[in-house]
Amino acid sequence: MSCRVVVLLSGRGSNLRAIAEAGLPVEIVAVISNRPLAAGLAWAREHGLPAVALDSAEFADREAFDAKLAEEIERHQPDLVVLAGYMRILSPAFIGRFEGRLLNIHPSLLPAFPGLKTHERALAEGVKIHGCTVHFVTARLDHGPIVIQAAVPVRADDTPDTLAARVLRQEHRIYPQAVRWFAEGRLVNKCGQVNLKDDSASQSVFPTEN
Ligand code: NHR
Ligand code: GAR
Repeated sequence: MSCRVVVLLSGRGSNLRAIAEAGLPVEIVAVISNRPLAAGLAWAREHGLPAVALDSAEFADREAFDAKLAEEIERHQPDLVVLAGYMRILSPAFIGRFEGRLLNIHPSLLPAFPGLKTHERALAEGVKIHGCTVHFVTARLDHGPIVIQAAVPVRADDTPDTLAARVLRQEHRIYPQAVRWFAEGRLVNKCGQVNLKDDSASQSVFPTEN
């Protein structure tokens, strides 16, 4: 039986697309957006994936929205919930229901630059290497156990947009890889660190293009 995946997003949906098109042993059973006009939601609809809009603007507070979100997710009985450009902090009650089967991709080499505007901040700090991280989500924002990371060089003439584009290409490599490992039951979470079962594969990726 293949791994049932629910994808949460807020925007463009390029990571959804990368996961959907990677030939993974998974079934995307729902795509849910907190923004009804998200391009990623339209893409899901056009490609026959069950697409659900849950407008966060219509809820009184974070707890009320997250309760409805959790209910909607559970209807689809997922083995895994994937945050793919999902832009709302999730409440501790929500995390409690899904911890251990909740992955996020974050556009920095964590623990550097948690939070938002990561590419601007990387450039402002003058770092020479930047990248992205797939991690299990915990109640502590952008601090959950790391599954895989990819690094990219920072160039002297980079703008936040050029750097973001270079990082995004790596996101599209490592997120499908992480989902595949999860689906194969290969991710072993021990004392806050994730190891890969039955393999000598590296959990870090260096750019083969830039
Ligand atoms: N929730 C928990 N509890 N833990 C994490 O690690 C989470 C999470 C929810 C989302 C993704 C994350 C990222 O990769 C993520 C990780 C949104 C914000 C944020 O500040 C921060 C981090 C992430 C996503 N959002 C604002 C908020 O008040 C809203 C910003 C907006 O709407 O533009 O929710 O970076
Ligand atoms: C990606 O770069 C992802 O890492 C980032 O938003 C982009 C979504 O792109 N996520 C966050 O910043 C989470 N706060 P996409 O919609 O094309 O996948």
